[in-house]
Amino acid sequence: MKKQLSTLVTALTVLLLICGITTASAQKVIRAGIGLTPDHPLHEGLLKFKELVEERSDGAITVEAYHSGQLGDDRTMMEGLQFGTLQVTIPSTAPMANFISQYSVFDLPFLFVNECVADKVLDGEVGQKLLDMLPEQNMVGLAYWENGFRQLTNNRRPVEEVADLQGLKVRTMENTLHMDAWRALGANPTPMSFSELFTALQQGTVDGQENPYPTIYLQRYYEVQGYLTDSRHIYSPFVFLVSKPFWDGLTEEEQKIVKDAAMEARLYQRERLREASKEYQQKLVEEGKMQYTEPTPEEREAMRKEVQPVIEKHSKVIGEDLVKETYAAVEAAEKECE
Ligand code: KDG
Repeated sequence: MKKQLSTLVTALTVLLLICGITTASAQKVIRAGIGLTPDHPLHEGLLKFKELVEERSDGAITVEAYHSGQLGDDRTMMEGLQFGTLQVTIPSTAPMANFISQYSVFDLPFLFVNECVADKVLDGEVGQKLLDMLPEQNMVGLAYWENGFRQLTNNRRPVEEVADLQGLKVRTMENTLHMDAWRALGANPTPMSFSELFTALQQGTVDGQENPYPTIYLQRYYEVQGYLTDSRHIYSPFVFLVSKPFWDGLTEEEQKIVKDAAMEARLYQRERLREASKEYQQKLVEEGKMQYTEPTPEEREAMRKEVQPVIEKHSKVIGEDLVKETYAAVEAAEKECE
């Protein structure tokens, strides 16, 4: 009797072990890396994505969220997607242009006048056309999230007009269009990864940088920068990227869960980003953390004029047809957004 019992227990233990392994192997893990900090709306959006995916897959897919560049800078994380060692990252379009040059189209200075126009163009045919280019780079793009309108800060002087930019050492993202634009305005651009930026400002390696209000506030750039200009010179989209090797390994149902979650979290993330942008712009101005200047419409127009040759030069790199299509989409969106 005893012998039968121990055989039964052994058989049961083995059975549970096999089930355990089977379940584990069936369970899929999404390691997701971003550069921004846990208090930034990008991370809030990623946690919303995590909640939706784990709930709708009944835990068959789990999401591990890594922030603050813990898994490397944008280039490293995108390479991780290509090799399949990382499953999700959400960079700005600017560093993506190093993989697919057409992505610079969304970084053309002054392309979008407000979020309404940006949403319509990014979520429309032009945005989809860019996403369709990603599989050739072993990545899949699911949705556009929002980094926001970029503002200039510096430690040298108030910047109200082009003349104030002369000789200013400005950190830019690693993107030749950004660098050419600041050069055309008379500044000296220094490309640098996001994680090195605060130290570079603190040590005076660069005089200034440009980022949206939430980043400026949450990264505490006001501690090392004296001047803030509401330049709105470029609107930065984020792109929700998935590793293609990982994506191809998902069932159709799992792909739908992941894509729907990225799309739903997009709306939440954009809303949170816009709330944060207003809140932090107000805080930066009211708390007097930096001397705030707002260029007049004439001064903004003067900046546009200075960067026009850069737009023409990079339109050739991006592709004239795609640029024309994008500006046509912007024009149509501006009418709808009126
Ligand atoms: O991971 C953060 C980056 O995607 C980066 O785009 C943030 O705007 C940014 C910058 O200036 O580097």
